[in-house]
Amino acid sequence: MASSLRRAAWRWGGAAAICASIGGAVWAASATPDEVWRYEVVGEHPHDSSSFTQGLYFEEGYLYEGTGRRGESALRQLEIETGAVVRQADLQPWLFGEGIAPWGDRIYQLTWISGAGVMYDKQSFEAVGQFRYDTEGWGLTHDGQSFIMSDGSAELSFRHPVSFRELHRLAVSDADGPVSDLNELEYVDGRIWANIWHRDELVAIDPETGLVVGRLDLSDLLASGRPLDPEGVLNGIAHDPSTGHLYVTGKLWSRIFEIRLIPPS
Ligand SMILES: [Ca+2]
Repeated sequence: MASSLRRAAWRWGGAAAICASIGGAVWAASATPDEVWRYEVVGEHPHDSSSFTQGLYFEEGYLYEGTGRRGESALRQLEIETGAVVRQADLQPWLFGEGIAPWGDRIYQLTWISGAGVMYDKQSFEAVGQFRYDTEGWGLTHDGQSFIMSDGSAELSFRHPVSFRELHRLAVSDADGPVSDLNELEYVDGRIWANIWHRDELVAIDPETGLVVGRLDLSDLLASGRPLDPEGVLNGIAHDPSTGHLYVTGKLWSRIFEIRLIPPS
């Protein structure tokens, strides 16, 4: 489908499923056919365009978002259809919020360079403790066994789900070498999907080998309007296990896109 048609359909805000094309992206030269995923937009939902999205996950019908920038950082529970904030906890104004992920009755939120994150009670949104780490904090997800954390490097760290102690590190690479600036994360069906800072694509990482085994070009999602702020980049992946859909958004984006992944054929 021509990109002009896709853009028009999104402007109309319809829920129609729209096939996305691939190709023409920066990674095309290095992606092999068995790596290239496609997608279909199945929904488009409002997103607070002042939210500097740093973490996103789905749980029991709601999206949870962690936002950044000092003085603006928060943890929020969002109603998907309206974007309404159901609950919110603000970080201390000197902290820069980063990735979030749930574990048990807790929600963990990283901060960028303070070396400590905040633990919340999932029900009350009250801060109930801190956890520490010795790297920068970028993205966070879990695989049911461990937290998986990015720190801006080309490595991911696997961490104990309660103590947050580092268990091991995973070097991430593709055919061109190390893949750095790994950012927001989402563990889905045995793969770690990752945003890469300032790139309009997601990569899928094999959690055993660290190899990039899939790529998804999302540059068309911003075709109808990229935020003026140069930091308004793609950064937010949440997986709904009941539908298999991903919710994707970015820093300062006005929309959250619900997409269905189409595996390499
Ligand atoms: Ca996520």
